Amino acid sequence: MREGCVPWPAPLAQEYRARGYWTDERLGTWPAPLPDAATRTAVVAPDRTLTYAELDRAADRLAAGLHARGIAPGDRVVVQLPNISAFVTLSLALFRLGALPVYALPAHRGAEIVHLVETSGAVAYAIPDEAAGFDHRTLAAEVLERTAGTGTLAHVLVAGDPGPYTALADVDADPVPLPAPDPLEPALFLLSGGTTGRPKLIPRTHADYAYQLRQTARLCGVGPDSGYLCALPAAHNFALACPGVLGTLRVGGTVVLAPSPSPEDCFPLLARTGASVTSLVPPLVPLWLEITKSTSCDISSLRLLQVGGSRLGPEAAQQVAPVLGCTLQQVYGMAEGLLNYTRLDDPEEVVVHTQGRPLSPGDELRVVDEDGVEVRPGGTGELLTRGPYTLRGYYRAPAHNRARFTADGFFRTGDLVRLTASGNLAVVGRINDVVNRGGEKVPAEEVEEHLLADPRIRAAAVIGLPDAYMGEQTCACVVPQHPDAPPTLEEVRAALTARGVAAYKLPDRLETGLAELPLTGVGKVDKKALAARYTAP
Ligand code: OOB
Repeated sequence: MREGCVPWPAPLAQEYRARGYWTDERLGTWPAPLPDAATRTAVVAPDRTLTYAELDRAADRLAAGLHARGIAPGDRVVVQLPNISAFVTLSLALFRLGALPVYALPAHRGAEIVHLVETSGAVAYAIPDEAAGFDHRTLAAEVLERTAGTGTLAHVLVAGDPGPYTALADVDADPVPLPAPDPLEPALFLLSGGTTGRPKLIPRTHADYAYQLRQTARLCGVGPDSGYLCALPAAHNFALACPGVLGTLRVGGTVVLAPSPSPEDCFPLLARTGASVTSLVPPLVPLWLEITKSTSCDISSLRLLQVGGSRLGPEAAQQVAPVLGCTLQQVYGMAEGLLNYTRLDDPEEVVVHTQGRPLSPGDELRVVDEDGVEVRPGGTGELLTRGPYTLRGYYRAPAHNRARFTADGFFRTGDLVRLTASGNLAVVGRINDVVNRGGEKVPAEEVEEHLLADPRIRAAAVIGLPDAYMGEQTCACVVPQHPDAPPTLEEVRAALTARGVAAYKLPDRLETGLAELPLTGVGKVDKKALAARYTAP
């Protein structure tokens, strides 16, 4: 496996092959040629609609164009594209070329992108000209300047008006034969929600991700007649591959890219395209339920609503089938691999109250206590897992890997779960230091680092507090340098923004009344005490 990646041990790899989990399938290719490729719709995007024949041609020409510009198999490309057609064409082109997309979220800013470019050694950075009122070309200029020392970043590729950079539309050449990538090598990098420091890179191989696509499409009944409405950012594992964009294309279905997950954007698209499946994070569900009651759009084509990313309350879960007229599926997953699903024919009790069970018979799960001992049946503990599509190590992170994996290769998810009598998982909490803001993961330590760079702040701890809408909100507890003149929430948010921190990581709330941070017996910041102090009784 490529440098910086941790391979599966040979006996397990052989077993995954023997059991048919891993095959020679490469991402970006179709298992069988489509007889009606010239007329079958592959992608409906805000900017254009593509048939399968058009998509194939665009991806092949783009792959050849990238190759001609010196982007080689094995090279990394930071892809920060919103839900537009270039997201799909560029992803397929990179897979076919054997170059590796590093999927950034559209909300990421300088702090995150610089880190991704440096850690991955990316040679190219792909952006839209503008998205959500933000000019990504100015961000590219900042990233180029801040990474000039490392010197790997040679190309900025722009969907739309390129300004001083290269238009993706100009990266075009007659298709050339390209060597097929090794299916057991990484095909892409996803980002971890992060626990310590900056986001970690998760290598996903052709074989493991292709298996995820096959198996999730089967489980969700997604086939050539399905339409997947991609409402969440396509770069997130949930929307990309559960089965999502890639899993739907793989079986010849239609992918509909929505500019946002709001009912205002999504309902007319459902009515127009007849899409049958979509996925949402929990805070969007009450909004969808509400607007459904008054909309004039016909959304009756929707057959399956997948919800995951954070905890879905049973009250909202119960209403999905009667109000939206479709099946609810809870999905508890992670970019690192393991996916759990409620099944389409599960009883209501299971669908409403649990987060499902593993996707694959090859998934191994352990629920353990603080000493690593398995809890009794029905007990609560940390979920550890390994399996045919769960990473064995983060990219170039040996020290972190020693902490996050057991000696026998189980990944410590950091999630507290309970295995119910029905054999399903219920997620009850988390031991990792991440605020889950309605599915968006805010790594506490990363934000603390940025807060401490502010001269007005002497000490800082970031905690999650209960929030009716988001599940959790981010609270920054800071000890001001000058207690008589503490910074305001607006000032702190502005300072973090100036440091290039993505908007979703900015604190929702600021507490400045502490003279010191409370410490535990071993001298760590006592976040439980802070949470108790600032949670309304
Ligand atoms: C998904 O992936 P990530 O990598 O952004 O976040 C993973 C973490 C999990 O470890 C867990 O803490 C939380 O998000 N989570 C849930 C959940 N789904 C994810 N917590 C409670 N209930 C759920 N249903 O978030 C993700 C990836 C693929 C599919 C779905 C979600």
